[in-house]
Amino acid sequence: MRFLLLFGLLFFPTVIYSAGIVIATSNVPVVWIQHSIAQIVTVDAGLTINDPQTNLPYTAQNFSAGYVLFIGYNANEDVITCLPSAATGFTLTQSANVNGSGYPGYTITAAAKPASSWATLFRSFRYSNSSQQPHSRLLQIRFSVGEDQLFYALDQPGGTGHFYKYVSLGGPIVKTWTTVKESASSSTYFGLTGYLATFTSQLENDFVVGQLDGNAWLGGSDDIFQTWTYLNSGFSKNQVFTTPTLTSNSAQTNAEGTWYWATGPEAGTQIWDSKGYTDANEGIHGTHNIRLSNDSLSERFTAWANYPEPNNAGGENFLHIYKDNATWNDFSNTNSSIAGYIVEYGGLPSDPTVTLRTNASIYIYGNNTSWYIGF
Ligand SMILES: [Ca+2]
Ligand SMILES: [Ca+2]
Ligand SMILES: [Ca+2]
Repeated sequence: MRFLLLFGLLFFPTVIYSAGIVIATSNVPVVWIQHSIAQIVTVDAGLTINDPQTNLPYTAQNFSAGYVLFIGYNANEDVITCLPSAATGFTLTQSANVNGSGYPGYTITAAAKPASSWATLFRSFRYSNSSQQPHSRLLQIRFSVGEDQLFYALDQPGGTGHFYKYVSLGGPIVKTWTTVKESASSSTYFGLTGYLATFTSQLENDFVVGQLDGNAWLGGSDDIFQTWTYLNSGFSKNQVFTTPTLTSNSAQTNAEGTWYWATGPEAGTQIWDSKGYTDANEGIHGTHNIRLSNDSLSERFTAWANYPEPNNAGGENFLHIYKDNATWNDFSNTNSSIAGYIVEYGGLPSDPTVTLRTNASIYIYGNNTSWYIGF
């Protein structure tokens, strides 16, 4: 008995530790002053990739992708390179629009490498300026690590900072919304728990759509089983699940047309009420004042396809997005034209701290020095 107790204590820890990650600069902005065009500075010799709970280098998982992007870049004069010795085993590809961020820089791939190798690579980046008359400005260089190129941090100003992955089913096939909801929520990304994506702005809505190969499920629903806990119309779990005629969809009539996010941090947020639908263009791509089920009005983002979607044609209670124009439509759970689903990571209260990007700053003081007077 004592042996069993000891065995249990040794091999079955009661606390599941999920390591977070923070990539951080050394917080020493580099100053580049025009002495000579031969001047070269190291961007960030003190960059770290640590577990924030221990403040030691992160070792729980390797990285196979990353990027270095430039904010405030001047293509006519900025020269940003890494040391070849630090780049062994990495493939760096220059791009004018890294991961759809709108910024130039390098996308980087590698066989899975530990955080220490990525930190060495990032610390080796150098900056110089090829112009006789450099432009004074703040140049930021963003370093980010990740798992593979299907993951994208929403990097633009106003972005969520979340991660998104499109999962292709090789379709179009029948793969029910309720099935992929479970698949998404059992997926993790560096300790972040996934969920069927929730799009709450035009920026977020349009971000991943270029990766799709067809219709993709999103985390919205007006299905009674998904929304009963959210409705204010007298439903309760017991009432719904003891309704003998539920299989004939009678309870659905009470939920029909009242759409909620049913996943992620927004689970329980109402996004639409077809009963209050009076304007044919009301729900198309934008934030709109909708009448909620408690009769209040509130601004919510929706991107429904042309009126009259969502039309519940033949009984449609689950949200998907079209690849071609990033608009939404309702489908039945067993629609046969689903090509995949979008998983989002980030924003759940249970998530560990995961910061996979950081900005290093270079202040460039060139010939037009009036820029920094009073700086
Ligand atoms: Ca979201
Ligand atoms: Ca419906
Ligand atoms: Ca429809």
